[in-house]
Amino acid sequence: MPEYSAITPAEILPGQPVEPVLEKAKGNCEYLYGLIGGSQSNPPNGSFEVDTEGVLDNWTIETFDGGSHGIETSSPAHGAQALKFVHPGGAGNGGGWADSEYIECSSIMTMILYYIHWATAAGMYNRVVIRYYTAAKAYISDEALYGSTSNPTSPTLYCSQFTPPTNARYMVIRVVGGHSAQATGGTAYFDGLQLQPAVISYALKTVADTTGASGSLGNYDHVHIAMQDYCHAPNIYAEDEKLRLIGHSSSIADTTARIGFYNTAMITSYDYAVRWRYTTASDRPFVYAVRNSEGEIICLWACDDPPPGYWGLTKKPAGFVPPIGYRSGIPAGAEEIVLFDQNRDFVMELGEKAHKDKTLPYRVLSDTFEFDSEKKLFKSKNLLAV
Ligand SMILES: [Ca+2]
Repeated sequence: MPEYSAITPAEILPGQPVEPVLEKAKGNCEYLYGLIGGSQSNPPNGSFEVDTEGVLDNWTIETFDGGSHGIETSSPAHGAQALKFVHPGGAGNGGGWADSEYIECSSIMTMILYYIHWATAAGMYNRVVIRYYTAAKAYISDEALYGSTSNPTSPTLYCSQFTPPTNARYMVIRVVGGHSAQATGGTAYFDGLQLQPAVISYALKTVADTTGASGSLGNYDHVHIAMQDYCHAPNIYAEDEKLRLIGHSSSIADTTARIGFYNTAMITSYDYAVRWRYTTASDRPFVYAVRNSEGEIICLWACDDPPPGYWGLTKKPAGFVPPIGYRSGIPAGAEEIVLFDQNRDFVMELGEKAHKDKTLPYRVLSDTFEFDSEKKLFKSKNLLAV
């Protein structure tokens, strides 16, 4: 198996034989070529940083009638060099275009191309095109990611998503500065081309919170519920239409998802529940429950991550706002319970049992578990019965 072999300083001293050094150099080139393969998954020299005596490496450049191209070094946007095309103006004239080397692609992999573009004259016709090829490098089709006669006149980052067509296994990125279809002259610039696979759903870590927040709300009372930052739109349950959705008054600037309920019924208490999915960094599950003066659980908030702003599981940080807040703080006579270090199985069990029994998680907690004040844990009432 070929491997890299360093050329030592002693081997290149004057008078040393040349042949062993050339052999090593040849072997190293072959080894490195094998590592990078015959083509790339990113545009080679995509930031136009490398040239051989003024000729850009890894790009094939053509010009329209009257057009010219060059390397911009006085005001590049990414690294020390950018690619530029000059359109002299006038019908039939143009700037030019540059084609990348072949880049591997797949019809089942959506990609994103990042590129920086600007022009001295907004009215030039500038383009960014993907040209698709088969595995045998037979041309299939073009897809324009960018094409404008209203271009930015200062460096602007673009981000275009595309999915190669059936049978596409290679692609070439083509940038066109000052297309001859437009008479407007000027200088068009391209810089900082980068490819990335698009984020797909299972590359994005999310949590479906099956326990969520639930509780019972007394007449003319209201509750505010905080969910998470990076929270998707929740599923909202209200037992009766007298339980109305309201906003909250805790913070205008906060981006944490929040929702509120107000019970307009004169006498009756009604149940509410909110469940949601959110993008997560995942920590230990967190449960927050409220008991009333009779010891009954009237409210539950459970989530795979701690509430926003709360990243310690052993003590409550200063300024921490509980995820559930009543109109007057905690209902009269109620005892606030903040539970730390509940295991994941306990939280999952609450959600699953509520789903199976077609009830709400707070009711499962209230009906089947009892809070052990010493251990700061809930334990099953059934165990006590045995
Ligand atoms: Ca550059």
